[in-house]
Amino acid sequence: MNETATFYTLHLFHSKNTDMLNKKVENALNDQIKVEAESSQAYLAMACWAEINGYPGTSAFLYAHSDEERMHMLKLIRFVNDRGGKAIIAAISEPAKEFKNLQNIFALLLSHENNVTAAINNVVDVCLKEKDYTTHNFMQWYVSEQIEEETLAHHIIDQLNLIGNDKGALYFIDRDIATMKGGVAGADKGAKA
Ligand code: OFO
Repeated sequence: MNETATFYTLHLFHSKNTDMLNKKVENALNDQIKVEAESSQAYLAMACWAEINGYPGTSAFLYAHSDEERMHMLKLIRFVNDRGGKAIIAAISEPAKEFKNLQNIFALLLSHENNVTAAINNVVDVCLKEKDYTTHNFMQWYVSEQIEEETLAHHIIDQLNLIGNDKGALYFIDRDIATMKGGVAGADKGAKA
């Protein structure tokens, strides 16, 4: 084999992890890919509602949050494919389109994130049962991310509860929400994930 052929053979060998992903772990990761896609769509729908109902800050936050969730999905897709599995792009359910107010949006967002945390814990559980410590390690990033996202949602809900129906205060909170994690800084973080 000449030098170039040897290089390409070695490159191909190293470009993919040839250990096949455990099937149960692969299925759990594929379920999580769908969950992240659904999160992205759910927040996109909320962003649209906020945009046309006079909440530009919340809308910016939710558009960025939707982008972040897409990055979470892509990160899983690449991991599954790189580890010798096959990422599945599944059909997802249609998200809610109508919301009562900002309180309603963030209550739904928190409840959604609680469900995502349960789904991530399930993937971690499968990894431990199947003794797949590599995927277990990879999933720790998602575990930490959920702690951050739930804390932020609680924080926003607390602020909204404090102001109740005070329209002036709502204006300022909407402006603040734009600068919170899911806003510009969050979009940057998601893009680098
Ligand atoms: Fe994917 O981080 Fe929340 O849902």
